[in-house]
Amino acid sequence: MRVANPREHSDAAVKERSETKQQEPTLYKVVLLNDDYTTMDFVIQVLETVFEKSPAESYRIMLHVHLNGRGIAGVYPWEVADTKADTVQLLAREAGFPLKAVVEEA
Ligand code: TYC
Repeated sequence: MRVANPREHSDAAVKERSETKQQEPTLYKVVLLNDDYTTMDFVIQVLETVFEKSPAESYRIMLHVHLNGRGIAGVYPWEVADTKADTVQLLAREAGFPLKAVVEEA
């Protein structure tokens, strides 16, 4: 059988895999907090646009936050999580809602 990518099968490649432990990146949760003033529609819109969730998943997460006080919008590397939390705050302030997102280690 012809090997498409010889690097994957060379001694060097095998050695790299066995000796170099893959470092997992630390992940962070973006947690949405419930409040009494932000509309359900706005939270769903944020989940769809900022967190790229489907309409059904966005509705599910929004309802979870509404009923439980908080809920995970997504899990990302630090820079991504921090930027998404900032974007939530920016969109909420622009729209006049007190919606809050916090970042926590996953
Ligand atoms: N509790 C809000 C309402 O009844 C809806 C809401 C859901 C607000 C989730 C914030 O993160 C939130 N309009």
